[in-house]
Amino acid sequence: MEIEACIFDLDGVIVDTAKYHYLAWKELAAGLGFEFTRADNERLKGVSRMTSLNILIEIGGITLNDEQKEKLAAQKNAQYVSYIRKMSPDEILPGVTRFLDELKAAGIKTAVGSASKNTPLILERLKLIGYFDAVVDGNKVSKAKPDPEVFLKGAEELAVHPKNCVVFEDAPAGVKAALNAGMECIGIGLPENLPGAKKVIPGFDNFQLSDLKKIVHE
Ligand code: B16
Ligand code: MG
Repeated sequence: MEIEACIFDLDGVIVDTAKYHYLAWKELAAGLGFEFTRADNERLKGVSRMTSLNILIEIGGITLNDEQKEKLAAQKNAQYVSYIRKMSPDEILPGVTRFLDELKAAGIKTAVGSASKNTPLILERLKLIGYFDAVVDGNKVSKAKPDPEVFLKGAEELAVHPKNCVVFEDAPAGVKAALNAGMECIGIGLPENLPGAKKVIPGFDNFQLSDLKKIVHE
């Protein structure tokens, strides 16, 4: 396999927005009268906003109609946006910018493949707009991870065959989406949480293109 492109998930790979998602969901749950824990929050990583809300109300033992759900999802998003509006480039996770620069210098294309509809705002706050050859996010796809649509669209926009793409993902649904797209997947986080990934690394600190090539070709 020749590495021609790397596709990065956003939340949990480029930046730790999970803490802001958690705060906003926790506040919503408190308003509904139940507690939402950090462990519960793990179930929301990489899944869409509405699926997240469905998981949350299942935890709270609440039933809502579609209109009520739309209202609560909008309420949570407004709160989440109020947090991410304050983000700055120093929140980019360690080693990410250096690794992106290394890929660029080696002629490897880069893309973002995220479920988040807030991707444009986050990239703007991180001053990463224009850093990627393609950005595919929750505004552009209709099928959520583990469906491969987000990554296949990324490969298409980059004009690279899926088998020559490597995906970096922090969520089980995202790892499955990458595999469903026929791509190699490197997990970010803990190996026990990301079965199916070719290798799981803690992050990009000290991670070089030569390390990636070794993993992919071993
Ligand atoms: P939004 P990723 C995902 O982003 C998050 O991991 C997930 O927790 C969130 O529910 C989803 O985006 C939708 O986000 O509400 O901003 O549209 O990991 O795919 O970059
Ligand atoms: Mg993620």
